[in-house]
Amino acid sequence: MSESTETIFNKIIRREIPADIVYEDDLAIAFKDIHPQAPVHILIIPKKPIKSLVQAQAEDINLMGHLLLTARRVALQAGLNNGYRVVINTDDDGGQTVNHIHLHLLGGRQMTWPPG
Ligand code: IU
Repeated sequence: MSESTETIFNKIIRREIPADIVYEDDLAIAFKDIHPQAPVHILIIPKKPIKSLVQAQAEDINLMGHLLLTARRVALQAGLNNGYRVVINTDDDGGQTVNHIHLHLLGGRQMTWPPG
């Protein structure tokens, strides 16, 4: 992972590059993943540029809860009434490729375990 704090997700938040945004409020934004791994694949991100779960602090407790409940809200909005998966890839071993913490909401098919 590079150390840059300026990422493509900041550009999406600022509307400098297009994204299919499905939800937004003061703290968070959700948009469709450009390389979907399931029929529904939406990213939920905070507007605050926290790099990864490792960098989340005690002061972020309400924000992190808000992101989870936003994933729940977006899942309902997407009609995922039979379940879904929420994933936070974290740093190199976690497979994180964008240095702005994000929740993957995946649904619309049967998930398998373990993930790759
Ligand atoms: P990861 O957990 O950091 O690997 O997830 C990053 C995701 O961001 C990945 O699923 C990409 O397809 C997705 N993505 C995107 O939706 N739009 C972009 O412009 C870029 C990545 I760069």
